[in-house]
Amino acid sequence: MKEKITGSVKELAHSLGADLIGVAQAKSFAEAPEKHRPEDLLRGAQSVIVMAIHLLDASLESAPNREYSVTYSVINRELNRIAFRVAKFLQDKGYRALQVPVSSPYDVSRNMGDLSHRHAGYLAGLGVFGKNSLLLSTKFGPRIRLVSVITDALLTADKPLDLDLCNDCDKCIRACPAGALKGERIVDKPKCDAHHVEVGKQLQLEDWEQICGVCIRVCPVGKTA
Ligand code: B12
Repeated sequence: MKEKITGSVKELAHSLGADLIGVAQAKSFAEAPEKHRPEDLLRGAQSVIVMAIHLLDASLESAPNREYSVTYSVINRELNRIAFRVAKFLQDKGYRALQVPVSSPYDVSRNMGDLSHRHAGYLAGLGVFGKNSLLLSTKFGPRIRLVSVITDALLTADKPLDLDLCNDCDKCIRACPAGALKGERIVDKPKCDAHHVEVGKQLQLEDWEQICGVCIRVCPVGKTA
């Protein structure tokens, strides 16, 4: 039963356009900050389904640019839609399920989403944290965007990967135009955020379209020719 519903969820997400799909146990988020754990958002949460779409590599080649900004916005809409369909599928089967926003809305004053998709992706075996603080998948590196669905359905969980994809590489740290990366696999959020506002002004983007993308562009993991 557990395997069957897990297989159906993964099949559905693939058919809707997700490139990577994994499942984490809700209880594996025990070290997440209070109010940012699956059961804080959905009573009785058992599983978190994490899905990713591979970005258009070419849109990143000269990032920051308007083309990557559009790819970013389109993928956000696609992922929100996929998450809704997966959650609705589970609801129709008698479970409770909640989609977490891909990006906005989030707590802008604290730069904090309701649930961290990167941590969720790590726990669901989709990838590992890189020095750019992003989730690096083995296949696409950081060139992915993520979304999560929390459910009270008990699904078969995947295992986190135990590997370092960065090793001695520090390309993202050297390339970051905001000087926001130091190598601890976290980002200086105010510095990164302020730079996004500058890029937005230069490219005449709306608030929700502001992107930089340099730490993704320079990452050699999963880079195509
Ligand atoms: C706010 C936000 C930003 C802010 C702050 C960034 C940040 N690193 O937090 C700003 C505007 C600066 C930003 C910039 C970017 N972002 Co952004 N951003 C988000 C958003 C909406 C929330 C992030 C968040 O909650 N951070 C707060 C927490 C997680 O971070 P923290 O305070 O460092 O957390 C600490 C503790 O709270 C604790 N913790 C928190 N949760 C958990 C859970 C567990 C289990 C554990 C153990 C610990 C733990 O661990 C941390 C270290 O101590 C997410 C979407 C989402 N809901 O996840 C996207 C997201 C992280 N962004 C993303 C991207 C791609 C970017 C950019 C590259 C811009 C772009 N679109 O091109 C840059 C790059 C920044 C970088 N190098 O990290 C992607 C990452 C994809 C990937 N491959 O990893 C996400 C996941 C969006 C998505 N849906 O795909 N972003």
